Formats: sequence, C-alpha cells, structure tokens
Amino acid sequence: MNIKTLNMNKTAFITGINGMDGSHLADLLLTKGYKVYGMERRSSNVSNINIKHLEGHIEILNGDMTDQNSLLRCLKESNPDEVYNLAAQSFVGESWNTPEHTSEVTGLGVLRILEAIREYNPKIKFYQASSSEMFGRMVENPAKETTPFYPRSPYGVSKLYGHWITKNYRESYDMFACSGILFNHESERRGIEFVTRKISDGVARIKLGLADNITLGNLDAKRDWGYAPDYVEAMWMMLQQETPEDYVIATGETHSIRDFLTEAFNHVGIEDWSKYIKQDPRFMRPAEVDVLRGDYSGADLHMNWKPKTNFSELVKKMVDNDLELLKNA
Ligand code: NAP
Ligand code: G4F
Repeated sequence: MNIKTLNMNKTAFITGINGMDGSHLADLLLTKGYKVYGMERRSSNVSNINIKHLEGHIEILNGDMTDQNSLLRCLKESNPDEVYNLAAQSFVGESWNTPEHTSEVTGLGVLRILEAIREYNPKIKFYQASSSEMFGRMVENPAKETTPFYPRSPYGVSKLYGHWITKNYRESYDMFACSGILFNHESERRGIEFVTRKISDGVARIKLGLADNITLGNLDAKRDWGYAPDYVEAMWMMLQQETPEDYVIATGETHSIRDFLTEAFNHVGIEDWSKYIKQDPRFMRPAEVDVLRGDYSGADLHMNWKPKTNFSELVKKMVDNDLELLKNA
C-alpha cells in the first residue's frame, strides 16, 4: 500500500481534539498532509494546553457529544473523509459519580455521531475509540478481538454500547465504521487525574523538593501501558484498510502501579519509595479491574502495527517531561 499517495488532500474531523489522543492524532495527520478539523466543547477554562502548538494549523469547531445538531453542523462545516471519535467522559473513577452523564457522552454520543454521518455522508470513514475497559474482569488473558466482554464500571458499559452500535451501523448500513480496542496508553500530555501522570508529576515534585508524598488508591492493579503517539498511528492505519475491522491495540505486557512507582522513583535516583506513598480510600473504586493485558497479533498481522515504546521508556519520558515543566514553571 502506498500510504503517501493514499493520503494526499484528505480531510479529517476529530472529536476530543484537546484531549491527549486528539492532540497526538492531529500531529500525526498534519505530517501526512491532512486538513484537520477538531471539535471542542464550550469551556470556561480555555488553556487548551495540548493543542496550543497547533494554533493556525488546524481548524477548531464547537460542538458537544450530547447535542445531535452540533455534530451534524460540524460535519457540514468540515466535510471530512475520515471521522475519529475520541471524545468521551474518559475517567473511569468519575463514571461512578456521573453514570448518566458518562452514558450520554461516552455511549449515546457514539450513536449521535454515527447518525450524523449517515445523514450527511455515509461514505465517511469512522473510527471509534473503544477501550480495554470493556474486557474488565478479563475472561481470557491476554484479551484479543474474540474475547468476551465483562465491563466493570459505568464507563466500561458505555464504551461497550459505543462499540456495538459502531459494529451495528457497519453491518446495517454498509458504513466503513470500526473500533480500535485500545489498552491503556499514556504520554506527556496525559490528564493529571490518571494514575501514571499523577505519579510522574508527584515523583518530579518530590525530586525537586516541592512535595513530600503522593496519595494513591489501589497499588496492586495491573495495566498494559503503551505510548499514545504509537497508538494514534494504529487509529489512522485502521481507516486505511480495505475493509473495516476492529483491532486490539496493546503491548502484550502488564505492570502494576507498584512497578510504575519503582520505575519512576528509580529514574530520579530514589530506591525505596515507600515513605513517599500514602493510600486513601477516596481513590479506591467500587469495582476494580485487577489486570489488563492485550494480544495485538491481529493488528500486527493485518496492518503491521507494533508498539514502538516500551514500559521503561514511557515512564522515563513522562517523569523527564514533568521535571522540565516544573523547573520552567
Ligand atoms: P481525554 O484526554 O480525557 O480526552 C477526552 C476528550 O473528550 C477531551 O478533549 C474532552 O474535552 C472531550 N469531551 C468530553 N466530554 C465531551 C462532550 N460532551 N462533548 C465533546 N467533547 C467532550 O482522553 P484520551 O485519553 O485522549 O482518550 C481518547 C479516547 O480514547 C476517549 O474516548 C477514551 O475514552 C478512549 N480511550 C482511551 C484510552 C487511554 O488509555 N488513553 C484507552 C482506550 C480508550 P474537555 O477537554 O472539554 O473535557
Ligand atoms: O489511570 P487510571 O485512572 O486509568 P484506567 O482506569 O485504567 O482507565 C484508563 O484506561 C482505559 C483503558 O483501559 C481507558 F479506557 C480510560 O479512558 C482511561 O484512559 O487507573 C489505572 C489504575 C486503576 O486500577 C486505579 O484503581 O490505577 C489505579 N489507581 C490507584 N491509585 C489510581 C489511583 N487511579 C487513579 N486515577 N488515581 C489514583 O490515585
């Protein structure tokens, strides 16, 4: 496949543009010559730190996953070849506090954008950001595309709805609609509420003498952590396939929160981190996903996709970035 030729003059519309993945995907598509439109919702906090560097390079449209007409209007204004639906209430812990809102945005929002595509132009290719949280209490380890789902949170259930409605629109209306079942992926742009960034930021503060502890919840949970820029490439690859297929995107390795702490503290020269960690029940969840690990062999076989960044490199990148940010603050 001659990828360069294939992508000349294409237009992409990305929801969740100011999130971690949205900003990395925009970076990638711009290097491939795409015209990029991103959707953001009205906010009283306009810092938009993840897309500051993209000012003048992408077009921002206003819309909301809970507002059907706004999605249709965004499609009319951008006239895209490809739509990447990355918008979500994406924080699992928060989904128990706002289960209805999470279902509206993360679940029904997918239906709304699919309906908007069907009405405006059913030839648009559609990518849905499905999640390893759909595997939840893993029935099979590692999980692959055929593994049965067992979500463990309102977020996981909402993502499962998004996943199945995407598959149903593909089969009902012959749309090019597919889902990437992405395992945890992180980067320097990760939101501070997620455990990896909370740790990288906390370790950097401790190293610089700006804090003396990090307060966390369950340290025994294990995740299959990859690097977000590697994963947005898989999203794009999925829409360049001849036929729409869903793929698991993962590293195949799993590490505990304790492993992440060890790697992060060791990187700044601290061997025994136990005195810096406090635990608080506020950060425990009503139901936990104890372990996640994915089998990416389907993506490797059909798209030649492999993760490029290993666990240790990921942790170091995040800690180094937070050290720099804090030194320059
Ligand atoms: P993120 O940083 O939390 O970004 C989510 C984006 O969705 C933000 O830009 C947010 O905008 C936007 N959003 C939230 N509610 C919205 C609404 N009602 N209308 C329009 N936009 C709304 O998440 P991420 O880590 O980049 O993940 C991207 C997608 O992949 C999400 O769907 C997530 O659930 C999914 N996913 C992530 C992972 C992972 O490990 N990162 C793994 C599997 C799947 P605001 O800035 O205004 O809040
Ligand atoms: O970093 P987390 O909040 O990510 P989680 O729940 O795995 O969800 C992320 O990955 C999913 C893919 O599997 C995405 F779909 C989702 O959108 C999101 O990007 O928590 C990871 C683990 C959990 O087991 C949690 O209980 O870390 C544990 N943890 C322990 N202490 C904590 C904390 N998590 C957070 N956020 N904060 C803590 O203090």
